[in-house]
Amino acid sequence: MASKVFKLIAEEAHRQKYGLEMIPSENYVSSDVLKALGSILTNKYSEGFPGRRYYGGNEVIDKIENYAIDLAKKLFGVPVALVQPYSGSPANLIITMAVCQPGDTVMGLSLISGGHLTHGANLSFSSIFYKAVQYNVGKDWKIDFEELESLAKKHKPKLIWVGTTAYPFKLDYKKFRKIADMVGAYLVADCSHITGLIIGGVHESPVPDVDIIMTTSHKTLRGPRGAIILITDRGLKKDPEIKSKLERALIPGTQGGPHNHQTAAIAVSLEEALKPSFKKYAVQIAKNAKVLAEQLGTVSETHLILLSLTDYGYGMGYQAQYALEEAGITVNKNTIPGEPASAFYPSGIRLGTPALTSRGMKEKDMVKIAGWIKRVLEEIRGLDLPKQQEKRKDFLRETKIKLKENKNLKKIRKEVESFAGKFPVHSIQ
Ligand code: DSN
Repeated sequence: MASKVFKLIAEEAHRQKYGLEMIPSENYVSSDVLKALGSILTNKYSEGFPGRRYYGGNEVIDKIENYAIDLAKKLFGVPVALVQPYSGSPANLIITMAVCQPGDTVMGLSLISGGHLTHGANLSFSSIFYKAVQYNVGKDWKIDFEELESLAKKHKPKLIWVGTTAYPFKLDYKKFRKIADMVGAYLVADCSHITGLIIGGVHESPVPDVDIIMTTSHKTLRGPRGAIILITDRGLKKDPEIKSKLERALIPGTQGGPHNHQTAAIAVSLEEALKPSFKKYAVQIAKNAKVLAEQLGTVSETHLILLSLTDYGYGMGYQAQYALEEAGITVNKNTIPGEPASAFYPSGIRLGTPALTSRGMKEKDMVKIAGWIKRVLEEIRGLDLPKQQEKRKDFLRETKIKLKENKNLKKIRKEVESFAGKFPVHSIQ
């Protein structure tokens, strides 16, 4: 009898096809990526690096990993690539271990301003084992470089992160470089969210200005889950030992055997990203996000929209996420800069276009989707988060039930399902 898991996978495939996936860090991979990921390569142990393995039988695995490395170097235009990190957070740990000693100072954008946990947030390794200093965005929601410079001069970080997870604007790597040089810090770009846009020429490449780059492979790059670490010429010049430091931080520092099926699937996605059609895809992601943002009354220079819901009421992030999910639209609640409610019960949602664009949706479809989103958000008016903290859990439980029974949301869901179902989703043939 087939495993129960396959029935659940079929259920999830239905959700992915008949819903609108708008979490900006998600995407739909190709059938070839799925095939490589589901291959027999998962059977092999290969600790070490090509030509330098702890176990035998790695002749073919070496060829696969070398191929992935060559593709990554070519795609980004850098001299060194490491393709073994299991995912973005372990990759950022590897980088931090390679360039810092425990207790050294690291600086990154605060979570509430759209940064990442591993860039110095509370409860992350990056603030437990290192001294974390966080910079922020200003009232205009853009990075406050004055604050960044004065914090850097005061705290003299060893490592400065430039990278975001909920930031709808382009990044100015040159400004970061100038500040990093003032204090002699390594400048590391975590491009995970925008790598596809960089490859497509929609965003500036960080390669000329930073020392190291980390990207996950599963966001706009549209590969399997995983991550790649790249060293630039500048990085090699700053520290000729940086490659071996990163390798040591990877194994034995943090990881064991590489996930060879994942490495192979990354190689397939890099082949795809090198094709001219990928550039077109990246350009379309940004065009879609721009139209969607305009329709929702805000702006985006990227693949994502950070939408403040303060016009709908107090602390409306959860309620909006629940209501949209009922209507077949998947987004995530998110804090907004200067969060007026709470980090746990935030006032915004984060949504994006990479996955929808992979399904072939264009500007006119974004107008339609924005229409549904606005109709859904009307349904949460009056469902403000209680000001008394002890009432919030019960309130949200009851709100979820209420939204499940909402007839208008059910009607929108039918419209969404019939629309989304027309756009293909890849599976293993
Ligand atoms: N979880 C990712 C995101 O959604 O942005 C960041 O690692």
